[in-house]
Amino acid sequence: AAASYGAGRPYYLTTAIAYPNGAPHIGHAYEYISADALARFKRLDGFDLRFLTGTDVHGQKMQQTAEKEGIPTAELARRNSDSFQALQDRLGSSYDRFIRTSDDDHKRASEAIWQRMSANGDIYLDTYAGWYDVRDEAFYAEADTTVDDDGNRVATDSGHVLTWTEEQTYFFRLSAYQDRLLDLYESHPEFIGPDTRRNEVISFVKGGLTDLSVSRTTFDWGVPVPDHPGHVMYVWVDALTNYLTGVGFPDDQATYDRYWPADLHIIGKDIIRFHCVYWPAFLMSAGLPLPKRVFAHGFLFNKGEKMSKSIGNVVDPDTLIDEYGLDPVRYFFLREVSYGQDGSYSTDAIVARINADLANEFGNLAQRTLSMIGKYFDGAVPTPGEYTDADRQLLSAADGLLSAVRNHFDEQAIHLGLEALWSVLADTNRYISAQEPWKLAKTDLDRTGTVLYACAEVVRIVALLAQPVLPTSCGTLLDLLAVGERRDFTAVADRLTPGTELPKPTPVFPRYEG
Ligand code: ME8
Repeated sequence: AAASYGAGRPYYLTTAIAYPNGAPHIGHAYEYISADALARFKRLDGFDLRFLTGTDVHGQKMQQTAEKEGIPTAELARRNSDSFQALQDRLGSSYDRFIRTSDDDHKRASEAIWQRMSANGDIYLDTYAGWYDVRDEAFYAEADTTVDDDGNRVATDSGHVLTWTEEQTYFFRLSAYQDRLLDLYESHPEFIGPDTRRNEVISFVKGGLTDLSVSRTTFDWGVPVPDHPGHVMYVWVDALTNYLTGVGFPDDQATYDRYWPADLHIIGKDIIRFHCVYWPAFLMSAGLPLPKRVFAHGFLFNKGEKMSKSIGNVVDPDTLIDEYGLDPVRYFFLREVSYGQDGSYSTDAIVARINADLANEFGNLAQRTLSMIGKYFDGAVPTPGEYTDADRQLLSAADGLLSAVRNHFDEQAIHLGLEALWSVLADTNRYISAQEPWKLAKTDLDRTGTVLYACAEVVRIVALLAQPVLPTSCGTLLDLLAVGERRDFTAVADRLTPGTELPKPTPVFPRYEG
């Protein structure tokens, strides 16, 4: 077989690690599905992929939730982390490790990065007095707050009620990194995606950076600051460090050398500042290489409304999967929402995608092609005759898909990758209607064979390339085409072998009838 595109090169991809202070919701599922599709794509394209995900168990919010529920914080963390991991498994996520920031090796990594930042002179003791958003675990400058109708001080952007905190804490000299950060955004424009996010980060940093409070003394649920009893690390310091823990920092040098720096951090748009300002500054301070890219996806809304427990429109991902099936749900979110932008979902939109894109466009094409091969060729791959212009055009469109879809996925434009595949499926449906192989079969069996061969080739190539999004269904389709075990993207360049016996076809993408 031809050499793969990735040629075994390492590629390290991560998701954000969620706060396990409640059950996972569709927003979390969306991040996991999208990151998993990107991971699977790279793996199928021949990269030595490492995919990290997990939970962010520390912070004040976790401690508060546990107090409210009357259970130990560690128990809350364990119970809810289990349900986040169960969701990943239900989604078919191909993660290599599910980290919990309570893991022992994570404590080591957090201590090590702290010590490096401290040795570099960037950590000092002072008094912090300011507003804190417990829900987002974020500090707010007075200028970014307002007073709401009830007289509460709230964060202007999120509306979250803030608490006044005043305590002696360690600070990180973030202000010293302003110029180096601006240089980074300038010299590596690809560091932040999509591009619009980059401009937001640049103007934030140009606005001036103040030093960051990085320890807390009023509670103890966190990673203890080395050599300074009474202080635990600010949750974002240890949370961001999970990306290093996940590749063996600081003890497993070989793994670290192989996979760090990360190729891609997938996060949601609300935590860009932490990943594009704090994180590179921490790493610069610690003398560690910076990740190559941070990509922020948008937020999901239910029929355009923010999901919230009080509105009662929070959809449990399990319920969606029970109703529509896993592959259709994966496909829906990745096709419907332009990756990087906000998106909306509704029952109608999901059903429309399932019936139009999966059942009609892909399912019918596959089913028609395979059943005609069954009927007219005894279920064996027909031998193509001489190609017409129409055949050649179709096959060359299919052959061009690998590099087109790869380019889209490399820019995290997952939706455009799918659009490219479905556009060739639409061409093929037009082709089959124009060629009418069911009529040809009565007069010209050779020509029928050529047409069906071309259609089967399209189905094969699209099935190979859509595996990252539709792993189970495409696996079944490839079985139906008797594609052997090698299903990575080097197989795209193969052709079906005429004469190969195919199994009896079964429909792969049923219509949703409700
Ligand atoms: O932010 N739509 O955890 P988290 C899409 N622990 N994505 C959403 C979403 C929605 N409605 N709601 C949340 C944290 N997300 C930190 C991360 S990383 C070192 C620490 C996304 O549980 C959100 O943007 O609040 C984030 O990427 C992820 O879910 C976890 O959010």
